[in-house]
Amino acid sequence: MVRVSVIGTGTWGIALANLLCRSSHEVMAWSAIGEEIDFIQKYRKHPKLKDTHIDDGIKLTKELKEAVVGAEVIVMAVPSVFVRSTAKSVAEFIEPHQIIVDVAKGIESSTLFTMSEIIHDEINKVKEFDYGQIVALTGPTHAEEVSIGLPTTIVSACVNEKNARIVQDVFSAPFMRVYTNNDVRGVEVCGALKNVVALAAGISHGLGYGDNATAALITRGISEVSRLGIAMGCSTHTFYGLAGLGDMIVTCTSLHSRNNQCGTFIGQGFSVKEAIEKVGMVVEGINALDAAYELSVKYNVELPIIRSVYDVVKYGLDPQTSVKRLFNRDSKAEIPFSILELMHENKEEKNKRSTKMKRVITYGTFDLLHYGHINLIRRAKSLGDYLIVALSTDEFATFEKHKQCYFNYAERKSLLEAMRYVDLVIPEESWDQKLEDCKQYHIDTFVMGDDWKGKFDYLQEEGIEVIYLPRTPEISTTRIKSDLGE
Ligand code: C2G
Repeated sequence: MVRVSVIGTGTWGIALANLLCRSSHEVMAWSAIGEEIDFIQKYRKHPKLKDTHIDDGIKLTKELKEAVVGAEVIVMAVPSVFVRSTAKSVAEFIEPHQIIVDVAKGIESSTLFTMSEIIHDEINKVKEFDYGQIVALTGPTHAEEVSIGLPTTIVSACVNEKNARIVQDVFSAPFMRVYTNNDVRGVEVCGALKNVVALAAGISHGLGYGDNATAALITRGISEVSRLGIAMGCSTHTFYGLAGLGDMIVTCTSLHSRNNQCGTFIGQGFSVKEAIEKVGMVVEGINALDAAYELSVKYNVELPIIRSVYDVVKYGLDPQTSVKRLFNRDSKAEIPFSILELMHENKEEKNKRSTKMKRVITYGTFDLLHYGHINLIRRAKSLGDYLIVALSTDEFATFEKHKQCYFNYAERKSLLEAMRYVDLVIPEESWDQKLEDCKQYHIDTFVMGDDWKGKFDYLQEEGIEVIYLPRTPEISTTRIKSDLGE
């Protein structure tokens, strides 16, 4: 059971609060709009989720401090345009260990920040807060379907894989399957820009076009967004995953989609203002347009569909004309690479997969670093491509190993980092962190001196190769100390 606070009681915030409460988490929901809280308190219903009873287990509050202080996970479920102001209000109450889950989809046009970057920016104005504590939770997830328990998948994206997995566990439910991804920016760019493509799909529907046009917009739309994302340093895989293609399909085809609805009204001839009013809820695609345009200029990536929507919404271009313009563009190859480049790329991809980086880890105190340690580390590195050394902290060495180190952690760490065999040094703070470390760093091989033989065989059950290497017999830190002592 985890204490979760949901900030924002819109349809998505409420749908998630219900999911979390039914997974036996302790849930509190807050809204800046007192009337919303009063309505939910009185009727246990949300005006836009008629078929959903709001679980009686969900506590409600109008006090932001009460919602934030004491929570382990905080879900930011406000519209993208309120994320900055809400994060600013929340910042003073945020505690360092808390995980913030952003579920809003958008990009701030003035800064081109994603939602997680805005939250990090606001909190860091008042206190130190690790970006790895912020998780983007996004995917093909209509609130209307989640609120009635229909099968759904979603992505938990965080630069800190451990926190992505914590959120994965918290939100997993019989009908909710959560995948982790560490490409936070890619996931957030998808989430924001697919709403603009969904406006295009709506305009197409409003013009009376059929499924062929929708399929074209989805396919070419994801191609545009992934080209931009790659220029921004994101992973291609993200754009063809749930947060990208998955969300694009559901937003472009579903009648639940506000962006689709809004686009349809525009295609039918209503003004943008009238279309938004007829939808009656926040249309994130409209809010994302300026940022989408700015990004395409900043990264010099052509986004024809997104640009067409921009011209229709911002300059009142006739939708029919925008479609004609799209169709009359210069003819192009669907895949803008020559067959030779593609063959080379496929070969690269195959090579990369066949020679996947092999990661090795080992643990130790490594005090008064000597050639016995170096023999171990050199042989460990020879077993793979990347060696992580988990170095006992001073506290762990003193209180758990009862070893009084001559060099402190920072000194021992700098010695190890100076070795060409060592790629990364992480702290060893407990005997029990090995499995977690192996998962977080995708370890293939675990290595220890054979004085530990058999102690870590349990890791083999997790598919990790465990190797005990012969110690260098005649040398040890203890011996150095006693010899020097004499
Ligand atoms: N080692 C070695 N030959 C030596 C001395 C040490 O091969 N003459 C190896 C040890 O077997 C160990 C590594 O070097 O694999 C680090 O040794 P220590 O710093 O003594 O590590 P230890 O105190 O055993 O801590 O959770 C595991 C512990 O952190 C291991």
